[in-house]
Amino acid sequence: LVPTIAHPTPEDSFGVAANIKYHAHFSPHFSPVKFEPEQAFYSTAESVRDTLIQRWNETYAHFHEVNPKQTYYLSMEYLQGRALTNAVGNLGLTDAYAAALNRLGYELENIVEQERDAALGNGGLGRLASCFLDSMATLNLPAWGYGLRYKYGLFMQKITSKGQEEYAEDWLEKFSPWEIVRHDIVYPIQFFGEVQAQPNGSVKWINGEVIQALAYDVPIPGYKTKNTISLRIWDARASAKDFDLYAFNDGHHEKAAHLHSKASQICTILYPGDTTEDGKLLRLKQQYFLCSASLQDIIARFKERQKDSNSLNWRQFPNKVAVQMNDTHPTLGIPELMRLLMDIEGLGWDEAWSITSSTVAYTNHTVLPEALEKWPQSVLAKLLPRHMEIIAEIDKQFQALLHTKRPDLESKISDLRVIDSSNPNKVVIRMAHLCVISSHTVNGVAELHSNILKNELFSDFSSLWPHKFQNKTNGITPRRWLRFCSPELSTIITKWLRTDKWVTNLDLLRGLREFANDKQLHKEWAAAKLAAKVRLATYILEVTGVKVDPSTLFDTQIKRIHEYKRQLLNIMGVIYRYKKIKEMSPEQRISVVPRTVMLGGKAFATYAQAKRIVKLVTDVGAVVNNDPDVGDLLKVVFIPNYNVTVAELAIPGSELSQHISTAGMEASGTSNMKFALNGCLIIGTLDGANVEIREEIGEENFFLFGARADDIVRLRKEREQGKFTPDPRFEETQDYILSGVFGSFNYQPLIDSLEGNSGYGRGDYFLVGYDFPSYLDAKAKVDEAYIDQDKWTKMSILSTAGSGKFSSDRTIRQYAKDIWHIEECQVP
Ligand code: DL6
Repeated sequence: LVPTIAHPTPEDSFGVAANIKYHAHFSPHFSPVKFEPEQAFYSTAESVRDTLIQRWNETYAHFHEVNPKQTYYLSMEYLQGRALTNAVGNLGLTDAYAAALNRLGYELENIVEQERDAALGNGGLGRLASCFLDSMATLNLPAWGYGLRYKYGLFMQKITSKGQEEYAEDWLEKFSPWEIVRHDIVYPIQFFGEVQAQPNGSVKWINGEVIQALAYDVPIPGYKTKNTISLRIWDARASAKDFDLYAFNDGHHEKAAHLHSKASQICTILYPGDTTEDGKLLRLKQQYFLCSASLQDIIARFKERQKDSNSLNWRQFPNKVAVQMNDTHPTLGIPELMRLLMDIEGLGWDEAWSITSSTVAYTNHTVLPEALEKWPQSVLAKLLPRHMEIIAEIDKQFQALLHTKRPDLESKISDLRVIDSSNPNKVVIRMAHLCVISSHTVNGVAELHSNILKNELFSDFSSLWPHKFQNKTNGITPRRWLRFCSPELSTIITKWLRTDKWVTNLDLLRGLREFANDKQLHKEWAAAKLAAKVRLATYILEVTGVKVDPSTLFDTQIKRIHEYKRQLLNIMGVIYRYKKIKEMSPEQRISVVPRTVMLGGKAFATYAQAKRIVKLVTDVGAVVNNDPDVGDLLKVVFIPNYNVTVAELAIPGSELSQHISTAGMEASGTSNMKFALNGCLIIGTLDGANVEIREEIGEENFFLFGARADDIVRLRKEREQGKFTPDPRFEETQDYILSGVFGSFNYQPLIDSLEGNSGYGRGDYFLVGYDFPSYLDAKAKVDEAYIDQDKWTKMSILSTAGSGKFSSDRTIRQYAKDIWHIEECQVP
């Protein structure tokens, strides 16, 4: 055992400063003469890391000793963002580090700016995983995350005259001070090859290529607890024995390092293009790499801990291990666990199946058909021949089960199977079906979404296994998303509630309701919001050159750019407003509520329609922001390179936020929760978690509009049948876009998507036209409410007060109790 040593990080500012200096000298990454902000950041982070390592070791040792049931969260995405503010905040060392840096001539808030965002994710699913880790640690739960160590994070977005351009985001360009490489945690991961039957009836998977998975641990500290858990991310390596020295010396340099180059592709980027077969192989390689390395690691730990109790009892596995699959990306964990149990550990099918299906659970995060993964059988069989056999057996047994148990579903078997062979030339594996069939629990991420899963998407499965289906409404960590990103508001909340316990018990926020009419609180609240708006305005000026006035209504939509999220509806509303302002006389303009409209988000590199929307927003901004008729009455800003750090500025600094997806299409949304928690009012549809947010904060504090989820199918049909009469304001706006006011870019394909020719079929699939008039009406109600600042501030306070339910602590407690069956395991 490693000998324990005294806590290396003293908790007073002298000691902390000395420790930072120690790292500047003795953990050298730069020339010794330099101690500029960048060096100060790395030394500070390494100093904080000392404390984290100590706590991480203690946590690991404690879990090892108690040997509780432990959850392993498998996710292809984690959107961690920056870690320094969060780490010192959770450790309760913010003041000590701020004072220490002061002694060294720096301000903590400037030093944190040096950190690159760890953007190992794409959107809500990845950020949810990161919020969950924070809650797992804070709640002292025995739980870990597993992911991949992508070399480049989600791309960096630049906005140029062409629209969005993508560049590799090199978060590891220097290094990440938070990760700890574990040179002893290495697993072989095999690809390709063939399956060979053995004389004793067992099978062997032989030949092919073998790449090594190497573990890196990122410590995740809980808030006000010693518990520090791990996000273990895997990197791919080939070893020295794979390097062909003879070939290299013969001048075949690339061939000599062939496997090294293959290995380096695996963790290069998240979601590489998958239109070609090579692209598909790479995606599947990534998914399998995550699953195989993590499961080998989980099994190794299970065995190690079982050994301590002197018996290796595989039936104990589901009592010690819970595996949560974050969407379908880790589905290959199912056949991999089966393979490890059968081919490596020697268990029979039935026992392996019983263990696997009592261990894995699946969270669905989308009902969009194109996001429900399907992989060609031929590709899967080529890359993972043994897994394809196992999947085929699961599919066969599922069909047999339907035959005997549910003959009424006989006619639907081909729709329900894992293997979709309806087109013999294009046989595909339905990953979601494999998940539902194999998991003990399937959950959606908001009530509405879970009901759609049960009653529509997976209705036959839920009639077969009603007990499997649950709802777990998403949540967000109150530490990052209020306590640290909104210091002014946090101070006020603590003062009025006379406790800071709300940081771990968010329901306490409802205590603010008592003071919702208090003039003094209004004054303090408005001042806090203004301070956050000024910070956001400064940032916008810096990154876009547009000067926005913090006394205007700050109206924000930040999220991935997607047609269903309807940034197009937003910008069309803005365009209509602009046109109307232009038509007004100067006297009439006096009554306009001045607005600063901000949009931000990344469009997937190959998603042309989303990129056109980005282009339209920036083109509209270029015209509106320079129109002297308009001045500060309307500004339109596209905030570039939206990421966690940008969100931490934009959310506290906003007063209105837009969550305006076509009803039934947004599984939950989590930025809606972040905005509401920060006292920002929501204009939105009855979709995803909006439904529950509105219930919690009160319908009078929510600007609702648009069609309901139940109406969508009928409305689409009517639209297709030409039974829809567009509102004249909608047509006027479309014509205005096409008139060329916003430049010469060809917006016809965007307008076509509203008229009949979109990739989604005929008619306005996302019902922008249908919802446009009620959207404008809701925006008018926003103006009305904003004019009465007292009313607005009260609504803002009530919005925060009603956000308690949306803590990820609540969500994680529910997962722990209802799905994982794990209990707290606090480090003494
Ligand atoms: O559950 C987290 C998050 C939800 O809040 C969003 O509503 C949902 O769109 C997102 N889903 C995904 C998966 N892929 N797609 N599309 O990111 O999950």
